[in-house]
Amino acid sequence: MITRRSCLKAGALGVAGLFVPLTTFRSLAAQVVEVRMWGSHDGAKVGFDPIGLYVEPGQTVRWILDSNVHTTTAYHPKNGKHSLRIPEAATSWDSDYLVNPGEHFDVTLTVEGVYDYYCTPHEQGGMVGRIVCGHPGGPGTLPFDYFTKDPAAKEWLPVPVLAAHAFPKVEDIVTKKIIRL
Ligand SMILES: [Cu+2]
Repeated sequence: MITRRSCLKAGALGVAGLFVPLTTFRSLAAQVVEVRMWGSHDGAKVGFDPIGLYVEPGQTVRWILDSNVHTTTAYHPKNGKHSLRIPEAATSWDSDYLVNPGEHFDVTLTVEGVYDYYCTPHEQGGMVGRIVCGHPGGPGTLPFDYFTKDPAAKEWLPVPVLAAHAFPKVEDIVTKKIIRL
């Protein structure tokens, strides 16, 4: 004999069984990973923390202002003729200046590859970051001067020396998933 209670239970389990995998997928994809935009009081030290980050395609990176004034800006010709160091198929971004502590800027990465970005006022001082989304690839894996013999890229700016030295290695990001400043 099937009681009403066991019927309801079976129904509830059935529904749960249908929706659990979808919910799991959604919560993974919706996971937000935070990067702090940091600066010492005298402004002598600044940086993104973590400076190196691994994410899965579909994850969102949230840059949050801790102190000082910063931007998160993709290495892309659309951003002041900076050289392209994000995947060709990816969308460029520029947060513009974040000035109030707690302000944030979100980017959802869907195209696999390496994403290099900088802070507009502090790029020359080496304030840059690197994200690997899924399988590493694209111009972010190439040497910093890869474009110099390409006539179509003759107006692109070189990555400043301090910035070029600050990027964590792609292999280290893939291995460690997170590289703190
Ligand atoms: Cu900055």
